[in-house]
Amino acid sequence: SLSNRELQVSLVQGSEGIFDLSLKRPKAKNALGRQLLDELLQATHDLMHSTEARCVLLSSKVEGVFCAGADLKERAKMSQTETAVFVSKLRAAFLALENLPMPTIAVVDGLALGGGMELALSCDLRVAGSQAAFAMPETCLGIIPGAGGTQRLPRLIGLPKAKELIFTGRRVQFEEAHSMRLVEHAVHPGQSAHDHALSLAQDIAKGAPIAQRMAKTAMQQGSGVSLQAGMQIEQLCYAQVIPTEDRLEGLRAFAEKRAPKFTGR
Ligand code: CO8
Repeated sequence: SLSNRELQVSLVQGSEGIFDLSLKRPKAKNALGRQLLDELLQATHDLMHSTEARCVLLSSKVEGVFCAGADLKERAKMSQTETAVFVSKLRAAFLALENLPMPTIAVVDGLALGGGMELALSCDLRVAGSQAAFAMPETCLGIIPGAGGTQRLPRLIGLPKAKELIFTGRRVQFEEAHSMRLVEHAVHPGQSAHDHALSLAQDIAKGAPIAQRMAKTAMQQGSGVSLQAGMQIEQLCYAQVIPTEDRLEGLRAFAEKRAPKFTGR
């Protein structure tokens, strides 16, 4: 039933296609167990094919925590084979999230640990509240970040800082997270990170959807290749926006000195 769900998926009321995926597993501090992971995979699969979704928020309904990482209790009971299946699902879910065609924003106002931090890193943007704290404690547990952490963290904050965080597993509180550019926005204490992220999502949702998707694709696919290869990817993505109705609408709106009304065609 709906009330047993660990991931609440909702279309934000009155918004232009803003979806909120909210982790709600209070008993385990939103740890990623099999059920939550399956629900996350399902939600990303549904969004992958959605033409309605303009922007996606990934948030938490549990006070003080974004996500405590992989479910260590479930994992303790798993055989090696089951662990391998679990870990490959975790990677698939985070990859699916990263590869969603529309912009995504993690709203972090609590602990984001291990896989929970990797989950936040799989979104395009991160908005942090004053309770946000990040850590990758994997090496303290005898493992390594295995769902993108060793790759996405250095790309985001630079190699030396990423090494420090991964070797020590220490917690980074929200001000420091902001200063090391682990999060793009940090709201003032007392302000709602969720409200802030929602207004950012609303700004994004006013844009031209195909253009945003193509810009995301160009940046994602271009970030790991040479400049020359990246320029070619950009050119291919640009070609996709030329025949769109929204491009013509952008030009008309400029000529008529009004705000454009994009339809996603
Ligand atoms: N897994 C399962 N249960 C958890 C987890 C978790 N990660 N985190 C918390 N819980 C449970 C607790 O066991 C507790 O359950 P119970 O009430 O039944 O005892 C309940 O949530 C509440 O937790 P606490 O009582 O501990 O609450 P506190 O507020 O005192 O502390 C913390 C909250 C700080 C989150 C603390 O619980 C903690 O440190 N948890 C572990 C966090 C952690 O180490 N996470 C990293 C896990 S490693 C990881 O994510 C690797 C991913 C890479 C995958 C790929 C590998 C190859």
